[in-house]
Amino acid sequence: MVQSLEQMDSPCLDQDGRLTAKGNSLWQSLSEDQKLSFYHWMAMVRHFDRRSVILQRQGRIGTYAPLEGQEAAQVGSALALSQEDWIFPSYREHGVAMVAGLPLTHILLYWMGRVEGNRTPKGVRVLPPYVPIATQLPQAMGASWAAKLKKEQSVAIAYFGDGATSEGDFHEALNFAGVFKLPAIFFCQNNGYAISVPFSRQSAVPTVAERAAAYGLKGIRVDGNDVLATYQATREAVRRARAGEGSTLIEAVTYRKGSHTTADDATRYREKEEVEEWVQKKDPLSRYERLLTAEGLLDEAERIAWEKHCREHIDQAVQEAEEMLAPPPTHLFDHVFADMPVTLHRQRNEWEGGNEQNG
Ligand SMILES: Cc1ncc(C[n+]2csc(CCOP(=O)(O)OP(=O)(O)O)c2C)c(N)n1
Ligand SMILES: [Mg+2]
Repeated sequence: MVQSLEQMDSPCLDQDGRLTAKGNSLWQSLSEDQKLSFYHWMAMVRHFDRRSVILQRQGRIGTYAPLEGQEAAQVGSALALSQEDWIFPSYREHGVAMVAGLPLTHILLYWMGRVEGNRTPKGVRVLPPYVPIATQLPQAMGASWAAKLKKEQSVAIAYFGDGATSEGDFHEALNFAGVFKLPAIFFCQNNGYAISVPFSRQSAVPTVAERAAAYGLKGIRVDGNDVLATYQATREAVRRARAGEGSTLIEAVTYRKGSHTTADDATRYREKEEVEEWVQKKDPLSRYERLLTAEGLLDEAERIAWEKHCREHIDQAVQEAEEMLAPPPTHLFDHVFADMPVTLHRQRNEWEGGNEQNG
Protein backbone atom coordinates (compact mmCIF):
# COMPACT_ATOMS: atom_id res chain seq x y z
CA MET A 1 0.00 0.00 0.00
CA VAL A 2 1.55 3.33 -1.02
CA GLN A 3 1.10 6.07 1.55
CA SER A 4 -1.01 8.97 0.36
CA LEU A 5 0.76 12.29 0.58
CA GLU A 6 -2.59 14.09 0.46
CA GLN A 7 -3.90 16.24 3.31
CA MET A 8 -0.34 16.84 4.37
CA ASP A 9 0.85 20.04 5.96
CA SER A 10 2.78 21.96 3.31
CA PRO A 11 6.36 20.72 2.96
CA CYS A 12 9.59 22.65 3.52
CA LEU A 13 11.47 20.68 0.87
CA ASP A 14 10.14 19.39 -2.42
CA GLN A 15 11.03 15.88 -3.57
CA ASP A 16 14.17 17.21 -5.28
CA GLY A 17 15.41 18.94 -2.16
CA ARG A 18 14.43 22.47 -3.16
CA LEU A 19 13.12 24.83 -0.48
CA THR A 20 9.44 25.75 -0.68
CA ALA A 21 8.25 29.19 0.46
CA LYS A 22 7.59 27.76 3.92
CA GLY A 23 10.95 26.00 3.94
CA ASN A 24 12.68 29.21 2.94
CA SER A 25 11.48 31.17 5.94
CA LEU A 26 12.57 28.38 8.29
CA TRP A 27 15.92 28.19 6.50
CA GLN A 28 16.59 31.90 7.07
CA SER A 29 16.13 31.42 10.80
CA LEU A 30 18.63 28.54 11.12
CA SER A 31 22.34 28.87 11.84
CA GLU A 32 24.85 27.12 9.59
CA ASP A 33 25.58 24.66 12.41
CA GLN A 34 21.90 23.76 12.66
CA LYS A 35 21.62 23.29 8.91
CA LEU A 36 24.59 20.94 8.93
CA SER A 37 23.49 19.06 12.03
CA PHE A 38 20.41 17.67 10.27
CA TYR A 39 22.72 16.12 7.70
CA HIS A 40 25.40 15.02 10.15
CA TRP A 41 22.91 13.18 12.32
CA MET A 42 20.97 11.59 9.47
CA ALA A 43 24.21 10.27 7.96
CA MET A 44 25.41 9.00 11.34
CA VAL A 45 22.09 7.24 11.95
CA ARG A 46 22.13 5.64 8.52
CA HIS A 47 25.68 4.34 8.92
CA PHE A 48 24.90 3.01 12.36
CA ASP A 49 21.77 1.31 11.09
CA ARG A 50 23.52 -0.38 8.16
CA ARG A 51 26.37 -1.48 10.37
CA SER A 52 23.94 -2.94 12.90
CA VAL A 53 22.26 -5.07 10.23
CA ILE A 54 25.69 -6.41 9.26
CA LEU A 55 26.55 -7.10 12.91
CA GLN A 56 23.32 -9.07 13.25
CA ARG A 57 24.12 -11.11 10.13
CA GLN A 58 27.55 -11.85 11.60
CA GLY A 59 25.97 -13.06 14.85
CA ARG A 60 27.52 -10.24 16.86
CA ILE A 61 24.22 -8.68 17.97
CA GLY A 62 20.74 -10.16 18.32
CA THR A 63 17.61 -9.51 16.26
CA TYR A 64 17.67 -5.85 15.19
CA ALA A 65 14.98 -3.39 14.07
CA PRO A 66 16.30 -1.31 11.15
CA LEU A 67 15.11 2.24 10.61
CA GLU A 68 16.61 3.14 7.23
CA GLY A 69 14.17 5.47 5.48
CA GLN A 70 12.92 7.01 8.72
CA GLU A 71 15.98 9.17 9.48
CA ALA A 72 14.33 12.51 8.72
CA ALA A 73 11.35 11.80 10.98
CA GLN A 74 13.63 10.81 13.85
CA VAL A 75 16.43 13.34 13.50
CA GLY A 76 14.18 16.30 12.66
CA SER A 77 11.91 15.72 15.63
CA ALA A 78 14.71 14.93 18.09
CA LEU A 79 16.62 18.09 17.18
CA ALA A 80 13.57 20.14 18.16
CA LEU A 81 13.72 18.82 21.75
CA SER A 82 15.81 19.99 24.70
CA GLN A 83 17.91 18.08 27.17
CA GLU A 84 15.17 18.47 29.83
CA ASP A 85 12.48 16.70 27.75
CA TRP A 86 11.50 13.08 28.36
CA ILE A 87 11.62 10.67 25.44
CA PHE A 88 9.58 7.44 25.43
CA PRO A 89 10.70 5.41 22.41
CA SER A 90 9.62 2.21 20.73
CA TYR A 91 12.22 -0.32 19.56
CA ARG A 92 12.97 1.55 16.30
CA GLU A 93 14.06 4.92 17.65
CA HIS A 94 17.85 4.54 17.81
CA GLY A 95 18.10 7.69 15.69
CA VAL A 96 16.15 9.71 18.23
CA ALA A 97 18.15 8.17 21.09
CA MET A 98 21.50 9.09 19.50
CA VAL A 99 20.50 12.70 18.92
CA ALA A 100 19.25 12.89 22.51
CA GLY A 101 22.68 11.86 23.77
CA LEU A 102 22.56 8.10 24.25
CA PRO A 103 26.04 6.73 23.42
CA LEU A 104 26.23 4.33 20.47
CA THR A 105 27.88 1.71 22.69
CA HIS A 106 24.84 1.80 24.90
CA ILE A 107 22.47 1.26 21.96
CA LEU A 108 24.57 -1.69 20.77
CA LEU A 109 24.56 -3.24 24.23
CA TYR A 110 20.76 -3.18 24.20
CA TRP A 111 20.72 -5.14 20.92
CA MET A 112 23.30 -7.52 22.33
CA GLY A 113 20.73 -8.34 25.01
CA ARG A 114 22.83 -6.78 27.75
CA VAL A 115 21.10 -5.39 30.82
CA GLU A 116 23.51 -2.43 30.68
CA GLY A 117 21.75 -1.36 27.48
CA ASN A 118 18.63 -0.68 29.50
CA ARG A 119 20.32 1.56 32.06
CA THR A 120 20.12 5.08 30.74
CA PRO A 121 23.13 7.21 31.66
CA LYS A 122 22.52 10.10 34.02
CA GLY A 123 21.43 13.28 32.32
CA VAL A 124 19.97 11.51 29.28
CA ARG A 125 16.19 11.48 29.40
CA VAL A 126 15.57 8.62 26.99
CA LEU A 127 13.68 5.65 28.43
CA PRO A 128 14.76 2.16 27.33
CA PRO A 129 13.01 0.91 24.16
CA TYR A 130 9.40 -0.22 24.72
CA VAL A 131 8.77 -3.46 22.83
CA PRO A 132 5.16 -4.15 23.94
CA ILE A 133 3.34 -1.92 21.48
CA ALA A 134 1.98 1.42 22.74
CA THR A 135 2.81 0.80 26.40
CA GLN A 136 5.09 3.86 26.37
CA LEU A 137 2.17 6.20 25.67
CA PRO A 138 0.38 6.11 29.04
CA GLN A 139 3.76 6.18 30.80
CA ALA A 140 4.75 9.27 28.86
CA MET A 141 1.52 10.85 30.07
CA GLY A 142 2.58 10.08 33.63
CA ALA A 143 5.87 11.92 33.10
CA SER A 144 4.07 14.76 31.40
CA TRP A 145 1.49 15.10 34.14
CA ALA A 146 4.24 15.06 36.79
CA ALA A 147 6.04 17.87 34.96
CA LYS A 148 2.84 19.87 34.87
CA LEU A 149 2.12 19.35 38.56
CA LYS A 150 5.70 20.30 39.47
CA LYS A 151 5.49 23.32 37.19
CA GLU A 152 8.55 22.15 35.25
CA GLN A 153 9.14 23.16 31.67
CA SER A 154 9.83 19.65 30.38
CA VAL A 155 7.77 18.04 27.65
CA ALA A 156 7.23 14.28 27.31
CA ILE A 157 7.26 12.88 23.80
CA ALA A 158 6.10 9.37 22.93
CA TYR A 159 7.31 7.80 19.69
CA PHE A 160 5.27 5.01 18.15
CA GLY A 161 4.21 3.49 14.86
CA ASP A 162 0.97 3.36 12.88
CA GLY A 163 0.22 -0.11 14.27
CA ALA A 164 0.30 1.26 17.82
CA THR A 165 -2.78 3.35 17.05
CA SER A 166 -4.85 0.13 17.20
CA GLU A 167 -3.98 -0.39 20.85
CA GLY A 168 -6.17 0.75 23.73
CA ASP A 169 -3.14 2.46 25.28
CA PHE A 170 -3.05 4.91 22.35
CA HIS A 171 -6.63 6.03 22.90
CA GLU A 172 -6.31 6.16 26.68
CA ALA A 173 -3.16 8.27 26.49
CA LEU A 174 -4.64 10.73 23.98
CA ASN A 175 -7.77 11.09 26.08
CA PHE A 176 -5.76 11.67 29.23
CA ALA A 177 -3.58 14.25 27.49
CA GLY A 178 -6.67 16.07 26.22
CA VAL A 179 -8.57 16.09 29.50
CA PHE A 180 -5.56 17.17 31.59
CA LYS A 181 -4.14 19.45 28.86
CA LEU A 182 -0.71 17.91 29.24
CA PRO A 183 2.61 19.19 27.90
CA ALA A 184 3.02 16.12 25.71
CA ILE A 185 3.72 15.18 22.11
CA PHE A 186 2.56 12.04 20.32
CA PHE A 187 4.95 11.39 17.47
CA CYS A 188 3.65 8.69 15.14
CA GLN A 189 5.93 7.48 12.38
CA ASN A 190 3.42 6.12 9.93
CA ASN A 191 5.60 3.84 7.83
CA GLY A 192 2.56 2.16 6.31
CA TYR A 193 2.87 -1.19 8.03
CA ALA A 194 2.62 -2.95 11.37
CA ILE A 195 4.97 -5.78 10.42
CA SER A 196 2.98 -7.15 7.43
CA VAL A 197 -0.36 -5.46 8.16
CA PRO A 198 -0.96 -2.33 6.03
CA PHE A 199 -2.32 0.86 7.57
CA SER A 200 -5.63 0.41 5.75
CA ARG A 201 -6.25 -2.59 8.04
CA GLN A 202 -5.49 -0.53 11.15
CA SER A 203 -7.77 2.42 10.50
CA ALA A 204 -11.04 3.17 8.72
CA VAL A 205 -10.04 6.84 8.45
CA PRO A 206 -7.18 7.64 6.10
CA THR A 207 -4.88 9.46 8.51
CA VAL A 208 -3.66 9.17 12.09
CA ALA A 209 -3.60 12.94 12.56
CA GLU A 210 -7.35 13.41 12.19
CA ARG A 211 -7.93 11.30 15.30
CA ALA A 212 -6.48 14.09 17.45
CA ALA A 213 -9.66 16.14 17.17
CA ALA A 214 -11.70 13.47 18.95
CA TYR A 215 -9.56 13.98 22.06
CA GLY A 216 -9.31 17.74 21.91
CA LEU A 217 -5.71 17.70 20.70
CA LYS A 218 -4.07 19.39 17.78
CA GLY A 219 -3.26 16.97 14.95
CA ILE A 220 -0.78 17.58 12.16
CA ARG A 221 0.32 15.38 9.27
CA VAL A 222 3.74 16.02 7.79
CA ASP A 223 5.98 14.48 5.19
CA GLY A 224 8.18 12.41 7.47
CA ASN A 225 10.95 12.31 4.87
CA ASP A 226 11.30 16.08 4.92
CA VAL A 227 13.67 16.72 7.82
CA LEU A 228 12.88 20.43 7.97
CA ALA A 229 9.13 19.74 8.13
CA THR A 230 9.45 17.22 10.96
CA TYR A 231 11.72 19.66 12.81
CA GLN A 232 9.31 22.53 12.39
CA ALA A 233 6.22 20.53 13.37
CA THR A 234 7.92 19.24 16.51
CA ARG A 235 9.32 22.65 17.42
CA GLU A 236 5.82 24.10 17.23
CA ALA A 237 4.44 21.19 19.30
CA VAL A 238 7.14 21.83 21.93
CA ARG A 239 6.27 25.54 21.95
CA ARG A 240 2.56 24.76 22.45
CA ALA A 241 3.32 22.29 25.22
CA ARG A 242 5.60 24.68 27.13
CA ALA A 243 3.10 27.52 26.71
CA GLY A 244 0.37 25.44 28.36
CA GLU A 245 -1.60 25.03 25.13
CA GLY A 246 -1.75 21.24 25.42
CA SER A 247 -0.63 18.23 23.40
CA THR A 248 -0.06 17.69 19.70
CA LEU A 249 -0.36 14.49 17.70
CA ILE A 250 2.15 14.55 14.85
CA GLU A 251 1.82 12.00 12.07
CA ALA A 252 5.05 11.77 10.10
CA VAL A 253 4.39 9.87 6.88
CA THR A 254 7.42 7.79 6.07
CA TYR A 255 8.56 4.33 5.03
CA ARG A 256 10.95 1.74 6.34
CA LYS A 257 13.11 0.68 3.46
CA GLY A 258 14.00 -2.68 4.90
CA SER A 259 12.22 -5.40 6.80
CA HIS A 260 10.42 -5.01 10.10
CA THR A 261 13.37 -6.63 11.87
CA THR A 262 16.26 -8.80 10.79
CA ALA A 263 13.92 -11.76 11.48
CA ASP A 264 11.36 -10.57 8.90
CA ASP A 265 11.21 -10.72 5.09
CA ALA A 266 9.30 -7.70 3.78
CA THR A 267 9.36 -8.96 0.17
CA ARG A 268 6.56 -11.33 1.20
CA TYR A 269 4.03 -8.57 1.79
CA ARG A 270 5.20 -5.42 -0.04
CA GLU A 271 5.17 -4.82 -3.79
CA LYS A 272 8.53 -4.26 -5.43
CA GLU A 273 7.28 -1.11 -7.21
CA GLU A 274 6.16 0.45 -3.94
CA VAL A 275 9.53 -0.18 -2.29
CA GLU A 276 11.43 1.16 -5.30
CA GLU A 277 9.37 4.34 -5.34
CA TRP A 278 10.35 5.14 -1.75
CA VAL A 279 13.92 3.93 -1.96
CA GLN A 280 14.79 5.65 -5.20
CA LYS A 281 12.66 8.77 -5.25
CA LYS A 282 11.90 9.65 -1.66
CA ASP A 283 15.08 9.02 0.25
CA PRO A 284 15.23 11.56 3.12
CA LEU A 285 19.01 11.75 3.30
CA SER A 286 19.78 12.33 -0.37
CA ARG A 287 16.91 14.85 -0.53
CA TYR A 288 18.54 16.94 2.16
CA GLU A 289 22.06 16.41 0.76
CA ARG A 290 20.84 17.96 -2.48
CA LEU A 291 19.70 21.06 -0.64
CA LEU A 292 23.00 21.45 1.23
CA THR A 293 24.96 20.97 -1.99
CA ALA A 294 22.87 23.56 -3.83
CA GLU A 295 23.30 25.98 -0.93
CA GLY A 296 27.09 25.53 -1.02
CA LEU A 297 27.21 23.92 2.44
CA LEU A 298 28.33 20.44 1.39
CA ASP A 299 30.67 19.17 -1.29
CA GLU A 300 31.89 15.72 -2.19
CA ALA A 301 35.08 15.97 -0.12
CA GLU A 302 33.11 17.03 2.97
CA ARG A 303 30.61 14.24 2.45
CA ILE A 304 33.38 11.66 2.22
CA ALA A 305 35.13 13.11 5.29
CA TRP A 306 31.91 12.91 7.31
CA GLU A 307 31.29 9.33 6.22
CA LYS A 308 34.78 8.44 7.38
CA HIS A 309 34.11 10.10 10.73
CA CYS A 310 30.84 8.14 11.09
CA ARG A 311 32.57 4.85 10.33
CA GLU A 312 35.33 5.52 12.85
CA HIS A 313 32.91 6.61 15.54
CA ILE A 314 30.79 3.49 15.01
CA ASP A 315 33.87 1.21 14.89
CA GLN A 316 34.90 2.55 18.25
CA ALA A 317 31.45 1.93 19.75
CA VAL A 318 31.40 -1.64 18.41
CA GLN A 319 34.83 -2.27 19.88
CA GLU A 320 33.83 -0.88 23.28
CA ALA A 321 30.64 -2.96 23.37
CA GLU A 322 32.43 -6.14 22.34
CA GLU A 323 35.26 -5.64 24.82
CA MET A 324 32.91 -5.58 27.77
CA LEU A 325 33.17 -8.65 29.96
CA ALA A 326 30.52 -11.27 29.24
CA PRO A 327 27.69 -11.21 31.78
CA PRO A 328 27.51 -14.06 34.32
CA PRO A 329 24.93 -16.67 33.20
CA THR A 330 22.99 -15.98 36.42
CA HIS A 331 21.80 -12.78 34.71
CA LEU A 332 19.31 -15.03 32.95
CA PHE A 333 17.52 -15.42 36.26
CA ASP A 334 17.77 -11.83 37.41
CA HIS A 335 15.80 -8.70 36.52
CA VAL A 336 12.55 -10.48 35.61
CA PHE A 337 10.70 -11.17 38.85
CA ALA A 338 10.82 -9.00 41.98
CA ASP A 339 10.21 -12.24 43.92
CA MET A 340 11.70 -15.12 42.01
CA PRO A 341 9.40 -18.16 41.75
CA VAL A 342 10.61 -21.25 43.55
CA THR A 343 11.11 -23.19 40.32
CA LEU A 344 13.54 -20.58 39.02
CA HIS A 345 15.33 -20.51 42.36
CA ARG A 346 15.85 -24.23 42.02
CA GLN A 347 17.19 -23.90 38.49
CA ARG A 348 19.54 -21.11 39.54
CA ASN A 349 20.86 -23.21 42.45
CA GLU A 350 21.25 -26.24 40.23
CA TRP A 351 23.23 -24.22 37.73
CA GLU A 352 25.48 -22.80 40.41
CA GLY A 353 25.99 -26.20 42.05
CA GLY A 354 26.70 -27.88 38.72
CA ASN A 355 29.05 -25.12 37.77
CA GLU A 356 31.04 -25.46 41.00
CA GLN A 357 31.39 -29.23 40.49
CA ASN A 358 32.52 -28.69 36.91
CA GLY A 359 34.92 -25.99 38.05
C1 LIG B 1 1.20 -5.54 22.69
C2 LIG B 1 1.96 -6.13 21.52
N1 LIG B 1 1.30 -6.80 20.57
C3 LIG B 1 1.97 -7.34 19.52
C4 LIG B 1 3.33 -7.19 19.43
C5 LIG B 1 4.08 -7.78 18.24
N2 LIG B 1 4.55 -6.68 17.37
C6 LIG B 1 5.83 -6.28 17.41
S1 LIG B 1 6.11 -5.01 16.37
C7 LIG B 1 4.50 -4.99 15.84
C8 LIG B 1 4.05 -4.01 14.81
C9 LIG B 1 4.06 -2.58 15.24
O1 LIG B 1 3.87 -1.76 14.12
P1 LIG B 1 3.96 -0.20 14.21
O2 LIG B 1 3.32 0.29 15.47
O3 LIG B 1 3.46 0.36 12.94
O4 LIG B 1 5.53 0.09 14.37
P2 LIG B 1 6.71 -0.19 13.32
O5 LIG B 1 7.24 -1.55 13.66
O6 LIG B 1 6.16 -0.11 11.95
O7 LIG B 1 7.75 0.85 13.61
C10 LIG B 1 3.78 -5.99 16.49
C11 LIG B 1 2.36 -6.25 16.24
C12 LIG B 1 3.99 -6.50 20.45
N3 LIG B 1 5.31 -6.28 20.43
N4 LIG B 1 3.29 -5.95 21.47
MG1 LIG C 1 4.47 0.90 11.22
